[in-house]
Amino acid sequence: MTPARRSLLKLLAAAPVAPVAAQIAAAAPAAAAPPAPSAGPTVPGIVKPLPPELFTVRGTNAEANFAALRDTGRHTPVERFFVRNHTATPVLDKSSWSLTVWGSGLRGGPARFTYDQLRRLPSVTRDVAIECAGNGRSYYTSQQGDAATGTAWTLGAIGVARWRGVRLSDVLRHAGIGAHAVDVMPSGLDADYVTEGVNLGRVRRPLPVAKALDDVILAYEMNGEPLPYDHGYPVRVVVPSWVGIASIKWVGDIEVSAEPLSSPWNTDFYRLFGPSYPPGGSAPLTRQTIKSGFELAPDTVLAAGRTHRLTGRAWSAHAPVRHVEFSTDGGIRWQRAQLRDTPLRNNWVRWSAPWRPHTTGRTHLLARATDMAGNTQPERSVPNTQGYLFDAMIRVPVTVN
Ligand SMILES: Nc1nc2c(c(=O)[nH]1)N[C@H]1C(S)=C(S)[C@@H](COP(=O)(O)O)O[C@H]1N2
Ligand SMILES: [Mo]
Repeated sequence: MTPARRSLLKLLAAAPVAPVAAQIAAAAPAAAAPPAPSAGPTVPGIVKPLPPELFTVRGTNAEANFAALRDTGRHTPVERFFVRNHTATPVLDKSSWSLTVWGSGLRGGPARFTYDQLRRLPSVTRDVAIECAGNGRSYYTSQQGDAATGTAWTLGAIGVARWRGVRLSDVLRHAGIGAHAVDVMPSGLDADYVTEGVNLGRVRRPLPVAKALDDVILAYEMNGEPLPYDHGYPVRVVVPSWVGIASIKWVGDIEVSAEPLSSPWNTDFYRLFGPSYPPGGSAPLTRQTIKSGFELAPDTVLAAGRTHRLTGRAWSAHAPVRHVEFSTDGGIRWQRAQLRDTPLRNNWVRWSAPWRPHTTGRTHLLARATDMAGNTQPERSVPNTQGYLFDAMIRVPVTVN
């Protein structure tokens, strides 16, 4: 048991509020949750079907096939949204679920919210991208020859959904957050994460109070439907612009602390380590970075003398996208792509570019996004041992014949 868990149990034992048993909801059929369709292969730990044309299974995770997003709109349908699970999706029941807010940063004792109580608070709806810190990690190795530990994602560890829920700030105020609070740490109700024989406890990561009170939401809907099991049913945290790990799924309790909090997810993981960083690593990661990609499988064969409509997406966690350039000759000449969406914060833009190749043979397509804060994708991403925040231009090999 982690110290946090131990002190939670002590707190709850002292105060006649939430029985812990009610939070650690056992697997139970949840009638109101979306039914799981039966077609397609599955992976242990993920509830929804993962058809191979839409997903690549990587350990306990499922990567969305980025090229297959070509025929989706700005919102990623649940059937195509990537899943990143440290262990396995817990199938929870909203009627026995509750959220406990506790800790030294409250003015009084712990507060408990049932699902229905949360639903009665004012709701907000936000279009927000969730992107794993390691999205694009495999390109450190394939494009730059840099080793990187962790899931070998290509570009499909991102999705954009319309989330509906309550403001975390409203919940924290109802719970009596004090002016002395500094950190807020949500924990998931999925199983403890055990790696290399060490139990790291519940998946959890602290947020500074300023971010927690700013734009974070506790979401109970995704694209107009109850949150699917794999994406955090019944309630998850959504932290706009930050690395995916901040958006804790299946949230069961939130510690509000008068002292800085830590967990392995801000000390050992989700920091930048390596020769370009200080010996103890960078500060814990907050924002994601800038990326763009073609919705085209590598090694696609295209006919010469015909006009092809190249499409892709571009996004930045710093600011809305300003423009996207593309090259069809390996990065020598560049042209502007046409943006198909209004650039928005925390969202991507779809773009398209006509290409009529004349020369046959193999070439590389590249795209390069620039955002409204002036960030542009570099040619090379500064490596870090765990392969986070890949931001360089990605080269897509194609053959013209
Ligand atoms: N409880 C819990 N929350 C979690 C995780 C997890 O394993 N358990 N994975 C995190 C990581 S690393 C990412 S990238 C996102 C992925 O969200 P998704 O599976 O809904 O796409 O959830 C985050 N929240
Ligand atoms: Mo992640």
